[in-house]
Amino acid sequence: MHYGDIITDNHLCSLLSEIRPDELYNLAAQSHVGASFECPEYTSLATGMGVLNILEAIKHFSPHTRMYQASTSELFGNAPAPQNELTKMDPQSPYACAKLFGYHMVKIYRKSYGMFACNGIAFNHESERRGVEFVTRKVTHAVASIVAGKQKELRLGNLEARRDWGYSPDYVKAMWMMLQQEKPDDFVIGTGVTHSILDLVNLAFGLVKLDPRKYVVVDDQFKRPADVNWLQADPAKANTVLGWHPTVSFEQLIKIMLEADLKAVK
Ligand code: F7E
Repeated sequence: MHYGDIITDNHLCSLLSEIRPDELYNLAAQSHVGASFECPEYTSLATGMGVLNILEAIKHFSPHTRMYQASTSELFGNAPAPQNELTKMDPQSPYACAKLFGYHMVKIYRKSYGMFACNGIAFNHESERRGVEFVTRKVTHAVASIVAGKQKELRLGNLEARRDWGYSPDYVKAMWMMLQQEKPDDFVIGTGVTHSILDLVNLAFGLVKLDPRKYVVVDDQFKRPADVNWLQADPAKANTVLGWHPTVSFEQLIKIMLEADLKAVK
């Protein structure tokens, strides 16, 4: 285990020259879209400049390293669905804007210096390890807490937004597959299926036979200054070129997450 910070490029350079890894997966970021409106400068540094720091460190100290960059469906913003690698990007938040900087830097370093660097344009991927500040886990954790008598209500923001939610282990496999290809490239990773936050709420409460209308309160505190309305992947390129397919449906995902929370919150 080595400690480091993608904001400080000197330290990254010494780490890269010491380790000289075969593969590097950059999952580091300030990754909460809502929080990026509160701390745009830090988000730009970690989520945007951090990518450039890594690319520079690889270029100078470990040029054989293959790099995966965690790009995101947030790049598409409100571009029409379904979104694929050719869809025009339209970021709606400081987070998405910083990620767009990283996305283009990866393309520029690949083209200019022949680096093996790939963007995985991943749609929302979730699991029982997701933090409770993200909506899927916030909902499953709240449902489990309500069942256990530890919580009385669930306060949420925008219930209309739609997301393409998949299971994180499937996405990690896609990341690895990208770095095993002959040539570096960019891929959209998602299920192709979209659901609203309200669908998520109804499903999670329905699994424990509770009526969400008795518990869910819409609270403006959790609404963002600008939100992304409809994300839905067109993963055809990943399906055909990588042979990647998701193995867990939205319904299975929420069941996995809820069961883990029901066990943990007693
Ligand atoms: O919000 C709405 C919220 O925070 C999803 C990150 O991993 O995926 C994630 O970003 C939707 C939004 O994820 C609440 O307004 C309603 O429309 O779970 P989220 P996200 O913003 O989609 C992408 C691919 C990333 O790259 C990001 O790093 O749910 N929503 N009520 C709420 N969201 C939250 N967090 N909390 C609420 O109470």
